[in-house]
Amino acid sequence: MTRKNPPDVEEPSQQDIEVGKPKSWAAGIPGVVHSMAPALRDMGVNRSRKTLLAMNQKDGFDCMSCAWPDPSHRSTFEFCENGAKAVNWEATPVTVDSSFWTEHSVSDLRQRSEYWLGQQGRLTEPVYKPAGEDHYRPVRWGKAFTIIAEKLNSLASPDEAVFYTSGRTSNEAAFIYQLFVRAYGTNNLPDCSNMCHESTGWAMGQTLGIGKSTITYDDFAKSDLIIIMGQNPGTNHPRMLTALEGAKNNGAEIVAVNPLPEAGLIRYKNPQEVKGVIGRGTEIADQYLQIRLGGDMALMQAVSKRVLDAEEANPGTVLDARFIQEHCEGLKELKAHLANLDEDEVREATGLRTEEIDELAARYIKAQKVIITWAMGLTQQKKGVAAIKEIINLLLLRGNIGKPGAGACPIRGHSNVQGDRTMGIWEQMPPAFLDAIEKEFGFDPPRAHGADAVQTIEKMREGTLKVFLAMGGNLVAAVSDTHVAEAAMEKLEMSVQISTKLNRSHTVVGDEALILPTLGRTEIDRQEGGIQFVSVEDTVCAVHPSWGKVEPVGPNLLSEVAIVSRLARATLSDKANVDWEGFENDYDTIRDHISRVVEGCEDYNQRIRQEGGFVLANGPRDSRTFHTPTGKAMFTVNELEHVQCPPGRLVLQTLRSHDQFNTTIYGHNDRYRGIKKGRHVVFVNPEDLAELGLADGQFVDVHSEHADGRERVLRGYRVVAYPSARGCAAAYYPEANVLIPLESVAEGSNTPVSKHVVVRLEPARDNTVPTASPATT
Ligand SMILES: Nc1nc2c(c(=O)[nH]1)N[C@H]1C(S)=C(S)[C@@H](COP(=O)(O)OP(=O)(O)OC[C@H]3O[C@@H](n4cnc5c(=O)[nH]c(N)nc54)[C@H](O)[C@@H]3O)O[C@H]1N2
Ligand SMILES: Nc1nc2c(c(=O)[nH]1)N[C@H]1C(S)=C(S)[C@@H](COP(=O)(O)OP(=O)(O)OC[C@H]3O[C@@H](n4cnc5c(=O)[nH]c(N)nc54)[C@H](O)[C@@H]3O)O[C@H]1N2
Ligand SMILES: [Mo]
Repeated sequence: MTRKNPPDVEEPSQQDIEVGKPKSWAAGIPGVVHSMAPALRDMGVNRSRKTLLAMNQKDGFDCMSCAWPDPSHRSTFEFCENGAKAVNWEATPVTVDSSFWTEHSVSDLRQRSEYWLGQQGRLTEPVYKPAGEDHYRPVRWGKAFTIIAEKLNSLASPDEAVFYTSGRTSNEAAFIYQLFVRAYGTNNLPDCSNMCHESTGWAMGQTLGIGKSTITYDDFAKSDLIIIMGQNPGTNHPRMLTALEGAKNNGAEIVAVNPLPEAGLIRYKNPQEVKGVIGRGTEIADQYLQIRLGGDMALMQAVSKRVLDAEEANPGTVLDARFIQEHCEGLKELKAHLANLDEDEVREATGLRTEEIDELAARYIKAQKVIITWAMGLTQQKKGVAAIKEIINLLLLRGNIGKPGAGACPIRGHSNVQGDRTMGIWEQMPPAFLDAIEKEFGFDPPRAHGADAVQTIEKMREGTLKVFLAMGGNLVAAVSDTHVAEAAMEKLEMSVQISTKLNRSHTVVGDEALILPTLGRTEIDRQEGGIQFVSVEDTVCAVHPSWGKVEPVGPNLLSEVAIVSRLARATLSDKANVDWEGFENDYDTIRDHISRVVEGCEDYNQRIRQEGGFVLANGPRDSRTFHTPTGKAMFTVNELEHVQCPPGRLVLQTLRSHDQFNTTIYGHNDRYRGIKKGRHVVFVNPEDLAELGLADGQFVDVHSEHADGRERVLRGYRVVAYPSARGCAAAYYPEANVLIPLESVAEGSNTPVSKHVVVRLEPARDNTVPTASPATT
């Protein structure tokens, strides 16, 4: 493998931003061209062929860009434009070499943008920054593990250390990582899910007894109506558009609920079909509800109310009485509660007209099989848990759980975030799981709950956490209140990042810091016992193997499994009866333990080798069994509350552009929204602009307003007049995390409220703006 130098990293200035018209359709030929071109340029023909054609194939690797499932019949090009970007980003032959660390101090790297950091290429050797120094320097693996182990063993309590996980980690690595952390003695296992679908887990857990999707991939094709809420599949789950197209061809209706007119929800041109290449493509949404931010709970209540009223008018014809009788509890209370629903408040909260809501209710009542999908637009709201419970209420009314073509389908983000949870990455795993660990490994795991992502920052700020270790991710950029989070991180005594590429979390560190470079999913994983595969779980609970395909980018990389195994050996001596070395040599030995510890994973080694893997059992989906305290699916009563926006203010959501993967910035365009060469933009409805006395193209400072009085501001943002719902603005994450107070979290899940920030726009003091890094704003 020949090393390539990083390209000259050019970054546009704020003056370069070009704004065109938003697109009304997604994918199509430009999607394919956009996906192939960078790969061919950066990886060369051979590496591109080996990676792109192996993606999502049964003997290939699982795409790391999102958790969208694979159909059982796969096309040769079973990837999307953004999956190709993710592969290109990881499988690039560009590497960071030893001289980089002398050339660049940590303070220098801190001034760089996420884009620049990512462009430096793959990390290839462990590096260490001793206390009091401003440079990382290469260190041998053995030494790195000793430094970390000595630090961990010097702490007054294991609870002074915290172990973060991002959702790309494989099941095997996740399982032994949580095992190591619990054997060490803490449940401090926060993960990206705390900032992502945590609201889903709680809402579904409390109502259906399982925090996961109740459908399989094939249900999309069988559905009559699919309601897509708070989700932008054209960018974040592009292969979902193929499933939606299939559903439409089978006669399904689709309703989109979103404050923004997202291209992928309007029309889709399938690049793999003739009509997608030369024709108009497929209309996706039959009805598009441009709801206000945070209005979904009110909308779901209003639709449920109409369903109940229709039943009242024609008894015995609307509700699925038998299903409710056999499987549900709490309908009486729900009915009584919704009887008093205030329609004025619904209109105010949703910004929708009564006729629009009536139309949705009529579609829902007409359909026999309904799927509701959702993502961050719902989970990252103050009332996210309650809003999702209202989705479940609506589905239960007509028995839309546990029958073909119907169900609740949260669409996960990271490609294995769901599997990581199944494997025990959670700061509050239930006693049954901890008992199984105790039985299998002969040590008593800690029982007290650990810290989630937001609590982690709070405890760092208090000084009660001293060591931070991250299995992937970029917590300091991903979490809310960037400046608060950075100050907290800098109080640490030690930070350790297990990563593929540089990011901001390597530059905002404790006294001592280490970076441990790891193999990516595209790369061949050779161990003593031969070439290893790993396994992952997608958003519809299908578990399958993932085989690396290309040569590792450097000889000195370790797999995540090897890193955890060696770290555990260095730290724990014989504290637990675990053959850590065996794990590293042969991942089957890990899977044997998974079979005995993780519910639903019995015979894991055998079932993972079946063609296409296997689907985890799911009570609601398979047999209408609900593991709630009553054994029934629960209707719930949720008090409607919508956050009022004071006059002269807007509510802002933070979201993803088409050229990023979370905190990783691939480029500066957001093709579907018409933005080129820049990310520092704020999208505002033209009528709101007129009212505020602002104009498209003007530069503004975006101030967030919060009771604590702390100044939170993004300076010099370009205003883009955009057809968003009235009163609802948008700006890109992660930059906009500067605006979100750490204390602003969803009720019941502690997820940062990333989609509802009250802001004030003020004309910028001058027209010059610093480039991309959040710290420089
Ligand atoms: N290419 C690419 N793919 C990705 C990612 C990526 O960054 N890039 N990230 C991955 C991850 S970790 C995740 S979690 C998913 C995220 O996938 P999404 O949830 O689609 O991500 P966001 O960009 O946050 O988009 C949120 C959508 O919800 C809408 N929305 C915001 N607030 C509300 C609201 O109050 N109500 C309603 N109804 N809608 C609202 C927004 O307008 C936007 O369309 O994608 C995954 N896939
Ligand atoms: N304001 C705002 N904040 C948000 C969100 C939002 O919508 N708005 N979304 C939230 C959501 S949904 C999520 S999921 C979080 C994401 O939070 P994280 O998961 O912490 O962030 P990522 O940007 O996905 O992490 C990227 C880094 O992971 C490392 N990496 C990549 N591949 C691998 C691998 O194979 N192994 C290892 N060990 N490391 C790897 C690379 O170093 C890369 O820089 O952000 C949350 N924050
Ligand atoms: Mo996510």
